[in-house]
Amino acid sequence: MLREINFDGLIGPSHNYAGLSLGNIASARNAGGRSYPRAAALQGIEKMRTNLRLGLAQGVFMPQARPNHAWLHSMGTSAQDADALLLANSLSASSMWAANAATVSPAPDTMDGCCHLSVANLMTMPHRSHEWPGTLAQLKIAFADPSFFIHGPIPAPFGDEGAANHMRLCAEHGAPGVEVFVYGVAGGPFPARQHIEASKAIARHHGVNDALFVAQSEAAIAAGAFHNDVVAVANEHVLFAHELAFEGQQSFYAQLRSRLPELEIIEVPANRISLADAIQSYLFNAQLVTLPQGGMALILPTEAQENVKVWAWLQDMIGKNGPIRRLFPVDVRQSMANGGGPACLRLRVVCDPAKVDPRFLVDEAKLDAFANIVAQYWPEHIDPAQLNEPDLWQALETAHIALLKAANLEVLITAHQHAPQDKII
Ligand code: SUG
Repeated sequence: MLREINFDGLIGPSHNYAGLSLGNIASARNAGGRSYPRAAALQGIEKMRTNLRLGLAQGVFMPQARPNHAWLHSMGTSAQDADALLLANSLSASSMWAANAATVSPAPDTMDGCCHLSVANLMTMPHRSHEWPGTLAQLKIAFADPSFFIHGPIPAPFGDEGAANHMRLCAEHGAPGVEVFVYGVAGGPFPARQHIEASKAIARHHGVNDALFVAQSEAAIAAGAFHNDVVAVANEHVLFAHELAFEGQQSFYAQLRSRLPELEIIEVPANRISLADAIQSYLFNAQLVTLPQGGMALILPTEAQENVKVWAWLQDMIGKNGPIRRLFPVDVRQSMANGGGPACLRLRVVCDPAKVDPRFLVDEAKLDAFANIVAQYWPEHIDPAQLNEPDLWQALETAHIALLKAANLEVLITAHQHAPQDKII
């Protein structure tokens, strides 16, 4: 039976605020601040529990080894010798944002009937560009069953940021869908991270039967929507989007309607919620999910509840008895302060859960075990000035290995673990 599984990136022990993401307003605003990795990871675990308690299937990806010694070595340096910026780039916990791990085309959408996953190259941002080998190692284990097909990254110079720029619209999860690939052309002062050639290449690799390509609006990127999932989210036959999310929005809607007659669009007008409020509150970076008892819910950041205009609009929407019936605010403030909301933290995969390596699926007991490791090993806080301390690197390594052991995923230690510099190829 095909189900939607949300795989969350477990927030790694090096979570910090180095302000590395140009065009990501929260990351810039909090640059230099003190981070709280332990609280961050526990918030992420609580979000996974919220999903489980709603009766949804929940998966997890492991954090990656940081600093990334192999990457520093490939840059001709080491953690000891790297300058502060390169070191910060090697230390980011950014793989927590699993929406950027890969693009997923479920089996009903593809020509060969496999579920295809393409690991994202994330090449626009240096700190994210070295995530993909560690992500690929996990995808290959989690989805080793022959019903999946895993693809490597799209080559340079075509930036690809994964599912954050991809939406799937369908009558129900198990039915064939229209896959919408959203790319950027211009973003005012900010980079457009998703290149159309990367999107088209992925659609070809996956053999997507019904693919649609649409550009993000320049205004949205310039306002801080560095990924489409900051201004739009889709689930089954519902598209929830800001009025200024796309270029040629009306013709995009018309094309979608002609392919999916049951489509329902919930558009938020700019005169009710400005792009600035949408981005500050991360209203659209919600998980839009179908509840087992029927009806849809939004799992939103608490910031959306605190924004008076946003919450008022949401109350109006719920009152109209449309497809979205319930709201569940979750506290992921530590991730939010780096521009990552509830939807950024998860990768959706529609598949048969029995075909997934069970080490990547969680229940409450497994989350308890992970929470215990986090409570014991994750730093309580990290100040930017600490990033060059060998004691911190050692603590991060110990924490990472303890988690992989608890997850029975020691195999990942050899795949991308801390090795002395001279042993790295
Ligand atoms: O790529 N933040 C991430 C946030 C990713 C959000 N993901 C989705 N929208 N799906 C990014 O900008 C901040 C890191 C720093 O500044 O240290 C960061 O990488």
